[in-house]
Amino acid sequence: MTELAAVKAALKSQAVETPSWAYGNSGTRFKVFTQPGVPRDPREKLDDAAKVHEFTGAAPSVALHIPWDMVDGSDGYAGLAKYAEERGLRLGTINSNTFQDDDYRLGSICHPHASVRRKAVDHLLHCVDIMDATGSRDLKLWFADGTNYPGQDDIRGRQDRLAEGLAEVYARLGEDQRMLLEYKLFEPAFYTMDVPDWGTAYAHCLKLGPRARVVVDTGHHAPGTNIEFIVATLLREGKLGGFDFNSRFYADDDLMAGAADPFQLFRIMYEVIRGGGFTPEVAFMLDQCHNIEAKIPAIIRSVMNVQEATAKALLVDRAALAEAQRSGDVLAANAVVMDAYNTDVRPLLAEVRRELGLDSDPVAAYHRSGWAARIAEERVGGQQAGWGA
Ligand code: PSV
Ligand code: MN
Repeated sequence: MTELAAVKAALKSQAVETPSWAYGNSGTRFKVFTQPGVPRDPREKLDDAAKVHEFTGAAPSVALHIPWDMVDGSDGYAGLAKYAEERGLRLGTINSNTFQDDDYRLGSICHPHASVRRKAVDHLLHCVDIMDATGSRDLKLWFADGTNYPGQDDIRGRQDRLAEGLAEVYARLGEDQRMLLEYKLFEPAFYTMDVPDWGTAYAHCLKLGPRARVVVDTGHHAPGTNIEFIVATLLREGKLGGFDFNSRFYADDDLMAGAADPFQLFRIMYEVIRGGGFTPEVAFMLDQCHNIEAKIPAIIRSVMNVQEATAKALLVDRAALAEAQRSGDVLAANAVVMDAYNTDVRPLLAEVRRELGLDSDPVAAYHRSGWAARIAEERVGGQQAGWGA
């Protein structure tokens, strides 16, 4: 295979999972702006996700959030999985929610009271039951747990409770299932978060075993953090489970991936490829909210931004880079990386799409499809999906 053919083959194999909640309404603490045509239930979210996959060819799975995507009825989650399959999709990562009940004011799995911890762990076990029904591989755990004031609770004791709860859930995982532990520097807690950083997540995952991995949400670090270093380290340790891609200017802004700092996304994808992480072992997911922009084209754009960063990372001349590094030629090494980053990969991606039988411009194809007008007309009445549903 020529080098270009290998790059194209890699791009054709790329899959980016989209989050069900990105299709619903979202906002800030100040206002949630609704939009016409927003899905009212998980099936309508999947209908929209199918459009993203139809035009990009690169978004075959959808992450669910429980209970936002709760379904009942006799065929329940297996029925939802079948609905997805009929639309060329797969249900992906199951995201738990232990942060929206009044009981969780002082935390969930780290709460000082055993009864609240029990409730939280039971929810996580229920999420594994759902994974059994949907065929999902990954359970993504993000905990809002933490404290606001020094002395509010025992920092060390909360870590012990966290370890205990995680161990119970880990023991429930099936052979082919994994647990992805997500960290976040701050918010909603402001003094301590119980899983604030990759080191804490890594320490818990290491103790739990091989099916526990760390997930890197690109918006969950202090400004200036070198995320690609974290990626390189986790891959080296065999502990990188996946990404929640999004972009940020200030904190956990959840803007479109590649919008704020495409260079950072490129640097991350370079370390992924360099570290052997460009495989299904690493889950490439989006975790975004489209508060003011049209949601479906924003998700299409985000997938394309990830593809562009990946294409540039694949174009890094690794042999030339290694040679420049060996000879200590700082500027030449940097030039190899920058040459790849500064390549306009849009024609290459257009060609890849044409070879896959897709339109070379997914956003334009989506706009031409009339889907936005159709859902605005059809989805009238009922309750639009949002953070609570
Ligand atoms: C909250 O910060 C958050 O964005 C986490 O990143 C989770 O992955 C996501 O919500 C879904 O719970
Ligand atoms: Mn996330």
